This record gives sequence, structure tokens and C-alpha cells, in this order.
Amino acid sequence: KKLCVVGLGYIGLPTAVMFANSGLQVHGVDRNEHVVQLINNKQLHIEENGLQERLEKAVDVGHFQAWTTPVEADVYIIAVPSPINPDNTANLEFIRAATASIVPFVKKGALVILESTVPPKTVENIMLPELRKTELIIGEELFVSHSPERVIPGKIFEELVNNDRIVGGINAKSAEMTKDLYEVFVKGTIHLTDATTAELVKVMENTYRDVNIAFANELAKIAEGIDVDIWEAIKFANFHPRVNIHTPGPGVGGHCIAVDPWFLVELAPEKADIIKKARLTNDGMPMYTAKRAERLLQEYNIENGKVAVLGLAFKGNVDDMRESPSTKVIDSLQQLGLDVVSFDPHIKELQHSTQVATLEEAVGTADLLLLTTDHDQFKDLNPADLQTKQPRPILLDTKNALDADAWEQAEYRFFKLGD
Ligand code: SAJ
Repeated sequence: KKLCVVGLGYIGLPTAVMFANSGLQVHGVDRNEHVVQLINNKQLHIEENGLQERLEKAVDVGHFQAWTTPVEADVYIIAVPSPINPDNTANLEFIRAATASIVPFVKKGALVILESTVPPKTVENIMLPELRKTELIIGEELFVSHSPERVIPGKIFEELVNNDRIVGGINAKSAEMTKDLYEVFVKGTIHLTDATTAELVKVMENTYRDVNIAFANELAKIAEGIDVDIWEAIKFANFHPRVNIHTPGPGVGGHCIAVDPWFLVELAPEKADIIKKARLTNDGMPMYTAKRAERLLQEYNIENGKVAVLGLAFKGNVDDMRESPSTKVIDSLQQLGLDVVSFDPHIKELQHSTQVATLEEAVGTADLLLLTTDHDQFKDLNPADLQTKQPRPILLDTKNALDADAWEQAEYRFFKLGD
């Protein structure tokens, strides 16, 4: 079977490589020539556990090659971004363009699968009109489905194999064909439904998480006012068999959880009340965090204080800083007039104007350390090893990542968000 995967990013590339290593012939497509070149040289433009060796294997055995244009194939998988516009409406131009790009190559009997997360009805309203240009009878000569990815960056390969999948077809045959394909490597159950239900399910999953995180953030603010450690309180609440409160933090980043809820708001603005409120609550966390840092500096009478933001990635142990709460915390600190320096062990090339290359430089020049990303490298730090500017520097941990006792013993003034 020949597979054509359009979009070789965080989802498309691991998926393409999985299929290639499961014996399929895979033609990868990315519009970025540099990315295509790198991949064919077995080099990565993204960081993901286990991807390097799997890519090498797929290329070496001749099952995988990348190109800038599609080709005739039995199955097409589309995995391109579906971001939001500045006004929080969905930008489906990449989905439309990717669909249009395969139209000249699609032959009778082909299956087209969308993996990108999209607002409900996108397959119907955006993809099908493009695919009708093939003049094939949709559902009889051309099969279409939505099989949303559900993997978490950092554990993509584990989750690709073990997670259940929701597959929604434009008809039953499309869904069945999609299930048959993924079964070559998926060990989780593959549940079949229609395309619009699958679209809604995927967006609901990420919205559930966003609303739950907003709830945790609201609780964190309440707890701060009564001197309770919210992390401990949530831990206790979650011992209840029917309670699963998520964790607070400096904001919600990534291209999924902070984006997808807006798809529902756009779909039904007058009904998506809690969803919108939650989104705005989470978007308010970077400024809330920055103000907490500002207050701490004031409390210790530090004037013209400098903050070292530890972590630029949107979450722990990944190298991805797009839509990262950390960069928004930095913006907020700067808006408050504070001087900022930042460091991230996973972001190798300097990508942010405040970024410095070493932890020593960040810590050694700042009055307050602000941990925004729970990388293992930060958890493993020995406070005694760090040369600090202040004899008793302030440390604000927004992720409950550090051991308070160890840092307090090393003479740090230790604080947590939500405490
Ligand atoms: N975060 C919190 N508190 C939490 C959990 C997360 O503040 O309790 C923050 C993180 O720090 C990060 C953001 O939220 O900034 C998102 O991180 P995440 O780990 O929750 O999720 P993503 O964006 O990496 O991946 C999510 C996953 N969705 C769900 O768990 C429902 C993943 O399974 C999806 O495949 C992915 O979105 C996607 O592509 O849609």
C-alpha cells in the first residue's frame, strides 16, 4: 500500500515514520523545502523521544522519502496546522490548501484521512467541496474520514500505539477502511463513528482539559488569599474516586489546548459560556504570575529587580516554545517594567530576545528566579551549585516542580504559585 502524508510536523512526521516502519511505502510532503531536505538526510527539525532512530530506519530501508509535492497514493493523511486567527476564529486555509494539493493525484478507490484537529463540520464544509473537484463519487469512489491525533508531545510513539482512536467516516465504508489502515500499528481500540462526531469529540477532549485547568488556576488564586497550598489541596481532593482536578500554572500553551476551545466558541458563541470564560482565565495567568513576581520583589525592597525566567518551552521536557506561557509571562514582566533574562536547556538556538545560553548566566544576574516550565533539568538542580547574585534570592515556582525544603536550606526565599 502506498501512503502519502501531507504535513511533516509534530504529528505528520511521527505518523509517517510509524507507517513506514510497519511496512508501508510512505511519501511524505512538506511545503518547507528545508524540512524536506533535513528529513531525507535523516535529520530532525523537531525533538521527539524515539523519532531519530525511527526516522533513520524508515529512510534506510527505503520506505520513507520526503518531497514538496504529493503523489498518487492509495491513502492520503493530512496533518497540517489548524491555528486560530488573531480574532480567535479558526484558520482553515492550511487544511483547504492541503486538500486542494492532493486533488490532481487522487484516483478512484483512494482514502483521504484528516488528522488535524478542526472545528466540527470542517470535513464536510471545507474538505468535501475540494475533493468533489476530482469528479469521483464521494463515498463510493473516494473515501474520506477524520481520524484525529490524540498523542501528547514527548510520548508520541507510546501514545500512537497504545491510545484508543476515534475514527469518523463520511460513511461507514470510509470509517472501516481507515480502521483497517491504522490497525497495522495501533494496539488501542479503534472506535468508529461519523466525521462530525469525531471532530467534536477531539475538540471536546482538549476543551475538557482547558476548562479543568482554568478551574485549578481559579482555585490557586483563591488558595493564595487564605494561605493554603493549592497543590496539596488538589492532591487530597484527587484522592476522591470521582475527582480529577488538573494542575495550576503560569498559563496554557501549545497549539491544541489553548486553541481548540475557540472552535466551539466560534461555532456557538451564545452557548459556549464556561468554555470562553475558562479560556480567558487561562490567558490571564501570565500577567497574574508576573504581578506575583513584581509583588515579591517589592516585599523584599528590591528596586529595578531583574527576573530570570527558567523555561521557555510550553511544557516540561519538550523543545517547543510556540504559544508558550513563558513568553507571555516575559511580555507581562516587561510590561510591568521589569528586566528579564531567560534560559531553557531544551531550546538550543537562542530564539528569544531575553534568552541566554547558560543557566549560570541567567541565575547569576537575577534577583528573582521564576520557574515556568517543569523540565527535569530544573527538578534535578542542586541549589548549592548555583552562583547567585543575591545572598538570598527569591524563587517563585509556578509548577510545583522543586523541592521547597532543599531550596530553603540553600537560603532561597521560596514561593509557589497557588500558595
Ligand atoms: N497544563 C496545565 N495544567 C495541567 C495540564 C497542562 O497548566 O494540568 C498546561 C501545560 O503546561 C501546557 C498546556 O497546558 O502549557 C498543554 O499541555 P498538555 O500536556 O495538557 O497538552 P498538549 O497540548 O501537549 O497535548 C494535548 C493532549 N490532549 C489531552 O490530553 C486531552 C494530547 O492528547 C492531544 O493530542 C494534543 O493536545 C493535541 O494535539 O490536540
